[in-house]
Amino acid sequence: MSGSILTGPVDADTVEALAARLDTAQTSRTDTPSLADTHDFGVDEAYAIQAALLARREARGERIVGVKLGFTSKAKMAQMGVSDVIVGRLTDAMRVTDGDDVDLSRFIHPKVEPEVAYRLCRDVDLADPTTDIESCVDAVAPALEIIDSRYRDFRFTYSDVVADNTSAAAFAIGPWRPVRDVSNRAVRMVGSGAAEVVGSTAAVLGDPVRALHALVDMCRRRGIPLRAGQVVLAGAATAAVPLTGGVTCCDVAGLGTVSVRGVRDVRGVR
Ligand code: 0L1
Ligand code: MG
Repeated sequence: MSGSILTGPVDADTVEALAARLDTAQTSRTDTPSLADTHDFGVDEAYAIQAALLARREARGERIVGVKLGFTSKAKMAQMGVSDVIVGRLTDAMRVTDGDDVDLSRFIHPKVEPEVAYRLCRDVDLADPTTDIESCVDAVAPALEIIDSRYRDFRFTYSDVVADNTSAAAFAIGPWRPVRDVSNRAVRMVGSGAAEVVGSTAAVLGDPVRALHALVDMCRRRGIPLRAGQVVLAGAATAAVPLTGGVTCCDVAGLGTVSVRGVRDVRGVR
C-alpha cells in the first residue's frame, strides 16, 4: 500500500497526485488499489479529482463529447448505501462506432452494459432554475457502455468511483430517433460473457427521463456544463457483464440495435 493516511481535507496537490494515479492506471492498463485505502476524502474532493483527471485527458487532445450517469438503479444505490446518482464525462477517445471493433487490450477488466442515450440539441442553462432539459433533447438511441474501473477487482467506495470518472471507458451509440418516451421498453443484450441479458429501461430510475432531471441537478451542483451536441448516457438497464471477444449487441424495443465487436489488437501493441 502506498501513500499516507490523510485525516484533513485533501489539498490541491493531493487532488493532482490522485488524478495522476488514476490516469496512469488507465493509460498503462494497470489496476490500482482503492484511493480510500490510503486517503480520507469525500464526494466534493472526488469530483475535484475527476475534473483533474479529465483535464489531463483534454491536455492530451481529447474532447468532451458527453456525460454519463451511474448508480441509476435502485439495486445499485442500495448496494452502495447512497441515494444520489453519480456523473462522469465521456470523451471522443471513448467513442466506438456502432458495429466496429473495440480493442480489448485498451482496458483492464472491461464490462459492458445496455443503456439509452439522449442527444442534446441546445445548451442546458444550468443557471435557470426552471430550465427544461427535456426540451433540450432532440433524439434518443440504444447504447452500449463499456465500464472499466481502474480499481483492483472493481473494489471501490462511492467517492473512489466518482474520482475514477465513474468507471467510464468506452461507448457506442446506435441510430438516433426523434422519440421522446422511452419508459418501460424491453432491453436485450446478447454476446459477451453472458448468452443473453434482459431488462427494461424502467430499471433506470423508473424511467430514463428521470435520469435527465437528476443530471441537471448534479451538473448544477458540480459545475458540469451540458452543451448542444453532447450525448447523455442515462444509466444501465441491466447489470454489467464482462466484455469478451466477439459481437455484443443491445436491442431496445422500438429504438433499434447497437453493437461492438471485442478483438485483441492483432499487432499485439499495448
Ligand atoms: O455506468 C455505471 O453505471 C457504472 C458506474 C460505476 C460503477 C461500476 O463501475 O460498476
Ligand atoms: Mg453505465
